[in-house]
Amino acid sequence: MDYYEVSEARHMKGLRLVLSAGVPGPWGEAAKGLFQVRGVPFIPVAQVPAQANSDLVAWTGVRNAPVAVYEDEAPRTSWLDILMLAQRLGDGPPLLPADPYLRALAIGISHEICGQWGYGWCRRLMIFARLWGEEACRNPGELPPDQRQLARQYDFRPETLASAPQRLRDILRMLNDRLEAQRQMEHCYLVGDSLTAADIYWATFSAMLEPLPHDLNPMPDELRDLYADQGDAVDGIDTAPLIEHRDFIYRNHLKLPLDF
Ligand SMILES: N[C@@H](CCC(=O)N[C@@H](CS)C(=O)NCC(=O)O)C(=O)O
Repeated sequence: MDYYEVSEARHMKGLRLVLSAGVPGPWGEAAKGLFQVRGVPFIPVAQVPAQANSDLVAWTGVRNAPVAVYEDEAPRTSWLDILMLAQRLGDGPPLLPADPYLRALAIGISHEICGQWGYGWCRRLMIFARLWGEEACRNPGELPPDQRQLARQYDFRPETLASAPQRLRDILRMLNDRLEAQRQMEHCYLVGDSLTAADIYWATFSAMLEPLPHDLNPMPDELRDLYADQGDAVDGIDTAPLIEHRDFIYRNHLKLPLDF
């Protein structure tokens, strides 16, 4: 993907989408998927993962990605605000059901995937633990400054780390139960009988369970290993239906191969 620098993009018009350049970050891949499904073109803007990104902070107030900046409106940094923007713009299929009960369900499931204490949040803690080692897990305050900043931002503490695998298993079981219940009603999606944002979030976040093969997701090998390594966290969970659902959504609704 050809990215613009923040210094160029902040003076442009239209939708600017700040993404972690060179990395298929699940929140960023999801944001791209939402806008693509709605048929909304965006200008990709580079964020440098794990760095201070001071030019981005000066523009949007945050150092991480994704950030969606539409015209002269305030920057949107949370997954839900980005979803609501994608739903407002464009004319592709709706990302949320019209029925308010189903809409609440789709947003609730999406939160379990991308919100605080959601699937992605728990997986990230586990990935940091593997990357930084046992001493960091016991004492994150002793990490070097750059990593300490990430640890603080993403709530990496012995207590959160200890709870993450169980929380993650609960969420995966809920998704499996949901797919099974839907299958019994002959529905192919997580909510109702058509695509919602929840399906897009699961397809993109499932990279942290099992990344798509290299020809579809040419991510760096080191990162692939980190994303794929679950330790024993998913032992006893039937992941096949979750991966089948990922493939179904990518095949029918999202762009392949990934371009980041
Ligand atoms: N603010 C987003 C989440 C953003 C987020 O977690 N971004 C991570 C994705 S792993 C990121 O940018 N990581 C790289 C970094 O912090 O530099 C939301 O609430 O939906």
